[in-house]
Amino acid sequence: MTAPHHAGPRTDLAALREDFLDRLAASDEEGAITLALEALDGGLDVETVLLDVVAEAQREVGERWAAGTWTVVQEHVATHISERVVAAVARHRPADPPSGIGRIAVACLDGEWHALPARLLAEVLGRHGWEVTFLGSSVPAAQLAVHLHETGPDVVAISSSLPSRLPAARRMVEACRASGTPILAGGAAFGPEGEWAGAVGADGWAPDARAAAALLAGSFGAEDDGRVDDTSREEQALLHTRRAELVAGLGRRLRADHGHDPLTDEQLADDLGHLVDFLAAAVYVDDPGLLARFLRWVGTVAVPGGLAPAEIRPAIDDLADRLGDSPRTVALLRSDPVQEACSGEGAA
Ligand code: B12
Repeated sequence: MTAPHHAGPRTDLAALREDFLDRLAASDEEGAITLALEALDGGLDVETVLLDVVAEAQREVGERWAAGTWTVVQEHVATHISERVVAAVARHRPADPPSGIGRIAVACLDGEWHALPARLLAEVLGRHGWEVTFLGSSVPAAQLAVHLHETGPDVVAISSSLPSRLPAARRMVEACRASGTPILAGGAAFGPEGEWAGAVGADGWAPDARAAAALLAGSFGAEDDGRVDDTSREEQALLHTRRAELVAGLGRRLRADHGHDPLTDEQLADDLGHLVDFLAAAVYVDDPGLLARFLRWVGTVAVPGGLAPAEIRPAIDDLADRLGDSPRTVALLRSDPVQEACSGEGAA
């Protein structure tokens, strides 16, 4: 059902979000921008529009994609419009000049294409007096190191939405350490409570842009190094090296009776690649909960031809068979949280 169109500026947040989502669903870029600018003119502040309307709408876009009610194309269109809205809001209400609180570089992890969360963070911090340099999506660690060396910001903010990128986070942290720049981590990759931010060596974590601004307003500096040990590093590296072989072997075993459909096989290979990446990240931070969360997510997401819920346990068993020379990895695959997630049990 389409929400009725309300004339005039909207300040009721729930209704505003619903209207905004309707504009995204209708590929109505102008309508979405108008709605956001009218909300500003009607009295909402920029932070509210960015975080409580645009970000919330994007989360719902993700839910619709995961539930299979929206296609990838619909998600792409919606995200493009949201990005245009962020730019229009920033133009309509430019931030005050930096207050001298400090300079911050905002970068997505290597291999991380979710740039909008980092963009929102950058916009919000700019409104808290920070001089912000937005480095965009998938920044290679070595390039980040060069940038930090050349520009010397006070803080670097690293953003990621995918826990499978955590080993890349570690490389990024090491690159930052060389310049002594304190590292703030954020985005869903670091766990619901930021539990994996410390493991990769970040100096701090915040759940959202508002909390990030509050944290940075206090004393924020470099802490001790992370706590990933050698076994975790070695077993994660081995999984990385064996990724292609594991994906191919798992795919053959799971679909032995299914003949050959190149289209759906491609989707399966994609999902199995994610499975190996999430396993590697879980081994890296030594937390079965990371893999368990991913498995529960796989159990709910509707991607045609992808890893089916009934295939999760055979895939985990198969991985444990193939990875006998990696004791920590096998222990993690056999752990209670992972086994419960295979049965569809445990908190989502
Ligand atoms: C748009 C989108 C994409 C776009 C991104 C384009 C872009 N320009 O950003 C594209 C198409 C590239 C994409 C690709 C993929 N995506 Co996607 N994507 C999304 C979606 C729908 C919205 C992202 C977004 O804008 N979120 C809104 C913001 C505001 O999120 P946020 O995390 O709350 O941000 C706040 C905080 O995290 C914090 N923050 C963010 N960064 C930082 C940094 C610091 C330092 C601090 C302190 C705070 C902080 O501040 C932000 C503002 O308050 C999400 C859904 C979702 N729930 O986010 C899925 C989602 C993240 N994607 C998902 C997936 C699976 C993928 C793919 C793997 C799909 C595939 N099979 O190819 C790929 C991976 C690509 C890659 N390697 O990066 C899943 C991840 C699930 C999981 N198990 O981890 C999600 C959750 C969808 C879902 N519901 O299942 N995606």
